[in-house]
Amino acid sequence: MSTFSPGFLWGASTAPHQIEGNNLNSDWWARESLMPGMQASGDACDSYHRFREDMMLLAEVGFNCYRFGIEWARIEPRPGQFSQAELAHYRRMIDTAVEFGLTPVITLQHFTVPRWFAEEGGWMGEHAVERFTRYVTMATSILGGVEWVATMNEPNMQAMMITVQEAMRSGRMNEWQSPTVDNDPQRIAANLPTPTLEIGRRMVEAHHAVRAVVRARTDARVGWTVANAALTAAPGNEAKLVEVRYAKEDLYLEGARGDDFIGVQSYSSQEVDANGVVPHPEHPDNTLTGTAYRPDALGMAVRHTWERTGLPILITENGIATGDDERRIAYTAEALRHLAAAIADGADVRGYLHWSLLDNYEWGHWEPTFGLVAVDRFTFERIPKPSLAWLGAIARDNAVPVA
Ligand code: IFM
Repeated sequence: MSTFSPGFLWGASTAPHQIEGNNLNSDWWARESLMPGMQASGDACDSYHRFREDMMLLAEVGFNCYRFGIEWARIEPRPGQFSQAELAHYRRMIDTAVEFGLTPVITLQHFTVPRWFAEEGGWMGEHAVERFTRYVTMATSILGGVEWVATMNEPNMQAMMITVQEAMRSGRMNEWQSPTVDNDPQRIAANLPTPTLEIGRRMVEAHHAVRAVVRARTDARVGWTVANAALTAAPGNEAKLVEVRYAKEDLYLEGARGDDFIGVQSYSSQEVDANGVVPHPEHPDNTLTGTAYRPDALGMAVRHTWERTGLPILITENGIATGDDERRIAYTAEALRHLAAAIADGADVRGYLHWSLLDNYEWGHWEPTFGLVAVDRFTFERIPKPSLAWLGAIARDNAVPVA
């Protein structure tokens, strides 16, 4: 057995828009009805009402942590108009997590923004940082006793989405899409453009502004979570790897300098060649999002993040989109062994949060199922998969069997 340090956090992660349902004032809700081929989030998993049941599922099997988000679009549905009722709702969630012995890890912004913020120009808008700071100032009023706060989820993926939206608006999609993608949104997701440094720097500026607010108004450790694609160089492309990785990831790891922790989010690995990131080759083992089956990516992501930042690490996401739960268990067991090896080599890792607790709304699609728990889309009944109890047992043992 590889044993983890005492107090290691074990749990699962979710995001408000993906599970709550009816996030009516968000930019994503608006976008879902406009884009062809995109499924709607609708009632999602109705976790807005069923969060207690969700948390109980985690606690019952032995987890001690739950990462969830609070939704800016609900808290500030109109500029400067804050909902005390919604703030109270999220405070109830924090209290419920604590009641169940789950350390809450709170994400302040997970991909979605209020529709009015998007209409003002979104993250690149003139007042973006000021608006985000005002929201976070209000949000911190409910964060008493919370120990872990992530300002933004995957700012690097958000920067990439801004790039995609811009390309769609100006009809330049073919500049980065592989010709085989054919507008299939799942395949597009496997072949993403590199955001400009200007967008990345704006995200860093926003993170630093609200980090100061969280520090001034709470006792929480504050950081952000970065999507890590465990990029490697095709032979002879080491310099290209450094260039591509800087724009996609390292800029954001640099932006974490001075933070209290960094969230690592890892699913797969990709090569970089002279043309940039190589799309995941077709393979029968590929996951439901078209990515390569690479449980070793977690160890690679942790090692790179540790080398670049030297910060305490929380694994804030790791998982697999599959309809086969045995495969989820196999993937996660191997990922955890790679994690244990990275820790043995010196990385300071404080917890592992699986993505995701529930089969949820995967940004335009319901088919890629990442959950430890299935959800009936009509009755919202929660149906735990064997992986839930399996990972719960690892959490209780605080150890993962050596293969
Ligand atoms: O569902 C997403 C999540 O919102 C952010 N990280 C990756 C997950 C799986 O694609």
